[in-house]
Parts: sequence; C-alpha cells; structure tokens
Amino acid sequence: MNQWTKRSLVMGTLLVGGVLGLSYCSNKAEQQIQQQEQGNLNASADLKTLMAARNLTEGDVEAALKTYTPTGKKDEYMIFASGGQSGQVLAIGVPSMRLLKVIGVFTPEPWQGYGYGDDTNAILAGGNQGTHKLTWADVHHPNLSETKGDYDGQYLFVNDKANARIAVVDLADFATKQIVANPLVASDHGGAFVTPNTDYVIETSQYPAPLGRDYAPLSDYKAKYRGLAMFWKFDRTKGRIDPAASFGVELPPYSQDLADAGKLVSDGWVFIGSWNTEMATGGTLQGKPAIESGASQNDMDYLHIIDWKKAEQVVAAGKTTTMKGVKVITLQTAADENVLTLVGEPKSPHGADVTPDGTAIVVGGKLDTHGTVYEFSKIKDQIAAKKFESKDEFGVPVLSFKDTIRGQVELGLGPLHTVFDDKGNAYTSIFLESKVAKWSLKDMKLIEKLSVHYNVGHILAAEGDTVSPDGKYVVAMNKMSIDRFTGVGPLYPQNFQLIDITGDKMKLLADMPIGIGEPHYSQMIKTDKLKPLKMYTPGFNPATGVKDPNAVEGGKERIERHGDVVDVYMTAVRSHFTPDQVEVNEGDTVNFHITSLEQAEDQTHGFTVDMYNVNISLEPGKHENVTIKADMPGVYPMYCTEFCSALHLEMQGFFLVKPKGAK
Ligand code: K7E
Ligand code: CUA
Repeated sequence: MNQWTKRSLVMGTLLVGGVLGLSYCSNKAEQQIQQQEQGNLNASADLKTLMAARNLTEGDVEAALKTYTPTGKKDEYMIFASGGQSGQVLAIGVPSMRLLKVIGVFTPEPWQGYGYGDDTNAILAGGNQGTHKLTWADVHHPNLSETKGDYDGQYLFVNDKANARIAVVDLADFATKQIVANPLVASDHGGAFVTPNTDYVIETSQYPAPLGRDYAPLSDYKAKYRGLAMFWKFDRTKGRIDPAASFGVELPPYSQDLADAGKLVSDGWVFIGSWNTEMATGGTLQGKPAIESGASQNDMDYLHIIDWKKAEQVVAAGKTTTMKGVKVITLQTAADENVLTLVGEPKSPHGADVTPDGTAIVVGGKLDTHGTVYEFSKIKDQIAAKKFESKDEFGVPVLSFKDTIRGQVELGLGPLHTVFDDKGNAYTSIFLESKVAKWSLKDMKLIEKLSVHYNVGHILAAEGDTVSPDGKYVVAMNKMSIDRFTGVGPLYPQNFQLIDITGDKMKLLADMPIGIGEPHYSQMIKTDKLKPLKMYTPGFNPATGVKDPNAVEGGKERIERHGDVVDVYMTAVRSHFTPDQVEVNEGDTVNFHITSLEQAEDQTHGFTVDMYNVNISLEPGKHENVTIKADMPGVYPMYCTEFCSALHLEMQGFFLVKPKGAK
C-alpha cells in the first residue's frame, strides 16, 4: 500500500469518524503515518550535517534542545502578556514560546464570540467611559491573583491606560468577566497590581487632570489637577470587583507611574513611582519648553508610599468625600493621617518593584544610571516616628532619601524594570543599552549584562512577582526587533526573548515575534497551578456565571412569538442547529437563545447570521443569547463557523426576513 492509498483510507476514516464524532482516533492514525514519513526522511541526515546545512552553532543546538517541544508535550510555564493597543491578553507557553490563546478583554474578539452576543456585549459595556464608544484599549500590566503572595492561578487583572479601566479575567475558562471604569480619571498606569491576598486591585492614574474628569484650565494645574490611587475591592467569592466597597486616595498632580504592593513584612503598603514633580504642562506654541524637558529639570522625583491598611481605617471612620460615587480620601486627609508619604527618587524613575522577601523596593531611572534600593524597615520606622525631612508643596510629608535607601547600584543607561530569581539576584531591563543587567541584591553588585534585541521595556521572570520566584527563566520584552525577523512593512513586530537564568551566565534561548499590539508587562506562572475547564456544564452562561434561564434542552427547541418579539430556543450539536429555519417579519426583534448540547472535549461550534454582525462561539455545554433587529429583509444563511465535523459545511440553516407588506 503506498502513502497515497494509506492517506485516502485515513481521509475516509476521518469522514466517517467526523460524522460519528470519532475524529480524535482517526487523527491519531493520520499522525502515525506522518511520523513514519518523517522518520524515513530524517534517517539519512545526521546532526552535524543538519547543523552545517542550517548554519547552526552548538550553542544554537543547545538552545533548541532547551526549548523544542515535540508534538503532544506541554509547556512548564504560561505567560500572560499584555496585548497593548489590541486591548487583549496573550497566553504563551514557556519554554516553547508558542502562542496558545488571544483573550478578548477590552476589544471584541470574534473567534471567542466576545462582543458579538448579548452577554459579552454587556461585559464590554461595563467599560463604557464618556460618550464615545470605546473599541480599543492600551493594556499595560496583567497581574495574576495571589494567595499569601503567591500566584494562585484563579484570576488575571489588566489595566487600560488610555481609558482608566480594569478588567477581570477568570482563568477557569480564560474569559473576561468584568470591566470596571474609573469615573474619576481619564488615564491610569499603576495597575492592575494586586495586594498579596488579592484584597485589592490597585489602579493609579498616570496623567494628572481634575478628578471626576471636570474642566479646569492648565493655569489651575496646581490647584485643581490631581492624581489618584484607586483601591478596587476584589470579591473572590463572586470573582468580581465590588465598586461599592472600593475607595480612592487623592494624590498630588505629579505623574504617578508604576506601582507595586508590599508583601510579607511590607504587606499593607503600596509603592508608586512618579515623574514630573516639576508639574510641567508644555506650551510649545507659546515658546515654553516641551513637557519632556520641563519634566526633566528636578534631580529627584517622588516615590509615593501608601499605608493601605491605614487608608482602610480612614475610610471606615468615614473621613472621606464622595466623588462620582467613589469614596475618596482627600490629599489633605491622606497627608494628615500619614496614609501618604513621599521620598525622593532619582530623576524620571520608572518601575517600582518589591523584592520577593518584601524587605526592599527597587526603582529604576530613565535618566539615571542606577538601580535604587529602598529599605522598607527604614521607611516604616521613620513614618512611625514621624521623622520627616520636609513637606512637599501640598503638605505631604517627605522622608530623607539617604536615610531610607539600602543603596544604589550602577546598572547602565536607562534602567527600567526589575524582576527577581530564587537566589537573591535581580534582573533589570536597561532600555537605552538594550541589555538585561543581573545584579546581587545582597551585595548591591552588578554581576553580568546580556544583550537583547532591542530596547527592552519590561522584563518578566518565572513566578517573578511572588514571594518565591522560580528562577529558571527571564523574558525580555523588547520594543524593537530591527534586524531579527523577515520584513512585514514599517510596523515591526515586538520581540520577546527567552533567557535561561539557571547557569552562571545568562543564555539567550529563543526569539518570539509578537505581531499584535505593543505588549508592556507580562507575568509567568507554573502551568500546574492552572486548572482550566474542559467544558461547561450544560446550559452554563460563562458571562453571568450561572446556568442561563433560557438554556435549551434537547427536544425542547422551539420558536415563540410575542407581538413583534421572536424568541428562538435553539440547540447546536454535530452537525445541525435545531431549529434550522427561522422566518420573521421585517422589524421584528429576534432573540436567539442557543445551547450547545456537546459534552465532548474540544467540540466547538460557531453561530453566525450573515450580514447581521453575529458570530458566537459555542464551546461544549455553553449557552449564549444574541439579539438582532431584523431590519434587512431577505434570506440570510445561518451557519456554524467552526470546522466541527466532516459535515460542518452542512451545519447551516436559513434566517428569512419577510419584507413589510409581503404575503
Ligand atoms: Cu514600562 Cu506601562 Cu509598565 Cu511600558 S510601562 S515598558
Ligand atoms: Cu458545527 Cu461546524
């Protein structure tokens, strides 16, 4: 039997198997043939010949061996990466650096049907801000939920810098469940960072403006413009943020930047970097310096230190004002009650990263060559003793810089973000030099620098933001890729570079081009902590978190008319929709209630009504509701958009809209 006969036999099995739902088994037969073919092909080629033919060094082969993941083998870690301007989140396997999923978060995602059905539209609508429909987001910092300072694999939070929003993704099904919109500010950046037991999700503003998004001229900058640290209360039992139990802390009009929550000894505290303590507002047409130079005059900006347990007490004591429904601790109260304290940090800082043991905070400086390490115990003791050096012009107490730091380490030009391993080392991204700097937290000494390609922004480490990082891997998230990949036009991919940190020397293992959005931050979790669902219980609505009241059982499919409202109770199972003919009148409102009757792993159907901008994903057991206004008379195919079986193309039906006045 030659390969072609074998193949056509397999295809025959596939066809029959697909109809019977046996495609998995026949895929296996197909796989065996493929493996035989590859075996034959490779038998004559030895390793050296292959290396020579592909111009690979021994180092390359070693890197390949450390990352190559044969079919069927799984990754040890998963990265949750910001999808940047795409408004989405990317799930990536490590060490294979294979893209596993693009999770729709702030932006509709058609494959998942996210934003194309009633229930997911309601989630997206929760993020409405202002009067313009927001169809994009600037995702910066994904943060995994934590229990006792360790990733627990349950939830993921992300921020939208452009529109001041926070989203909650449930890692049971990797789907977005909630978007909360901050009514007080227009942009954020210090989010979405969690406290060690995920009591709060922190969101701090980036660009100062009047709180509540009111108008005030720039001449009132110092008087009326403010920053904000928002503490979104997370209700783990519901898996949702509870806005009513959340509060904000008003901040001076500096540009607050990255934030991090204290852990272990520093649990109960939050640290927020800032720049533009000059409060420059530009005015280039009037001959004033651009903000970039106006904001770079001071040698020191301010690290903001918030005692959030104290803040909770202040809120409980009712010492707040309410702005647009949010309880806010005013700047005055925050200063008087020592909820907020400042300490100098070197010129235009970026990054504020708490060490795994919680004893120190590392800050980088975009215009400074040092990593600066603050000793938390010194901060705490001086605040307790009210030993302040001065106050800023808003009356906020300021600690002495030199009495607060553990020390500084010379790292290079433009140190940004710092992550940690399990051996007391820190890894800092050096943006201008395109390097990752490894240094010792204990000795405050630079150990090694590794070139990356190019202009590294954030870096991330395996379990890197927990109380017990794993070491093993660091990933450099490079902004530029210049000569790394085949050209795809002037908008180049970003470049994630996987680095092995297990040896004495860091070793670059693999490049992964990222052709979507501009990722900022990511976190990497051990995959054995994730417990993703394989399917939903029948009739479950993932958006509402309960069995849908309109869930349809097999045999109970029906069409009901109530005046000009038509309810279609539909089921989907290989390879048909029931009912498959839906005829309505022009102008009717049609509610499709569709339940997948599948309970077999990975048997997903899609459902579209052509021309009506509907595309939902029906994973096994899932229920979705879709409402459309039948305002286009005609005949529109409805079909399954997922190649679900051999008779997938036959999984179709007709949606007929009878024109007004037709018989
Ligand atoms: Cu450095 Cu938004 Cu965290 Cu970008 S931020 S890199
Ligand atoms: Cu169901 Cu294709």
